[in-house]
Amino acid sequence: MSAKPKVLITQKVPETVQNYLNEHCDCTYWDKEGTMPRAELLEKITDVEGVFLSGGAVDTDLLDRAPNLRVVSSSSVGYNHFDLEAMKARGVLGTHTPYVLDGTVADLVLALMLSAGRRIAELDAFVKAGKWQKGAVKGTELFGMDIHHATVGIIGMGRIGEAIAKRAVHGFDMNLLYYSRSRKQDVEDKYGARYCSLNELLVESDYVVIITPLTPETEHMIGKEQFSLMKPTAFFINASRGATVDEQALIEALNNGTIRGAGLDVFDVEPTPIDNPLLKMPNVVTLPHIGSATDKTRYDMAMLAAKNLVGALTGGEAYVVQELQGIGNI
Ligand code: 8YV
Repeated sequence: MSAKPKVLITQKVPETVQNYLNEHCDCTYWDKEGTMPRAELLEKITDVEGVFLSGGAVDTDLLDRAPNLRVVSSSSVGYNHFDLEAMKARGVLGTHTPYVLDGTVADLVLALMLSAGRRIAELDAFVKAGKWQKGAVKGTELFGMDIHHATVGIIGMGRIGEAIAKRAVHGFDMNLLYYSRSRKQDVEDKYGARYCSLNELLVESDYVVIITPLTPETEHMIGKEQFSLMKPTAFFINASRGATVDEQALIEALNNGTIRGAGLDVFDVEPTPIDNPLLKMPNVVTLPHIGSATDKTRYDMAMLAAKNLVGALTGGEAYVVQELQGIGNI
């Protein structure tokens, strides 16, 4: 029997996932909270064939230290942390975890829309600060904006985009516009979605949701010019990657009243620094990148990432990222 492949697991995984990995691989685990620090990763990666991670740059620096590396399995659907060219040049496969998180991320997007539109976080703080007193609220100052029957514009109509569309239309009777790399006839048929240009979407939407992967084409696709097209009553929701948006332009748009508010799960720098002006704005709901963070979904992602790792190392099945399909041994 040939020896099991040596792999490095850079974050805590559930026991059943560990058992599965141990059956197929010779594993070194990070068993502390958080993820293995970069310096330790660079040290430990030198003799492994596979690595399990969920972020942190997979770049030439890392790849150059890992001559035996064949597979990088990321417990995430996004893989903008992969240097695809460098991986391709070395024949290193990269895998990710599509499908299992769509509903969970879509739920969070609706929560961000509701929180921003109905000012949930802001007014929760208001009540808890003892400001809800007789005579203190005089008129319209606590009013928010409906999401039902409003227009939502989704930028990026992949699997998660479609799960958002379903909730928005079936749950909240929203009108749906979308802008995407390609037209999705089934989404148009199922949800009455209208495909339009990015500019039209920005002009017409009450809620602009960006949920596109971060690629060289989508980096900073929303900036000053795009915010200037939005309605002053509109909300901007980002659950993709911070860098799809020019964060400085977003700060200015919010400061100038170009748009009404925002709901953000992702930032340029994560964790976002405490002095980020966005954190001081009551009309901005901020979350620490928890789009997929429920017990079940994170379990499913970890198990799928484990199966991808084993599958890709043994010539079995794995969700190899599109750009690296057909290289290596799969
Ligand atoms: C991950 C995400 O949780 O899947 C993605 O692409 O952004 C999140 O679901 C994140 O990468 C950390 O694991």
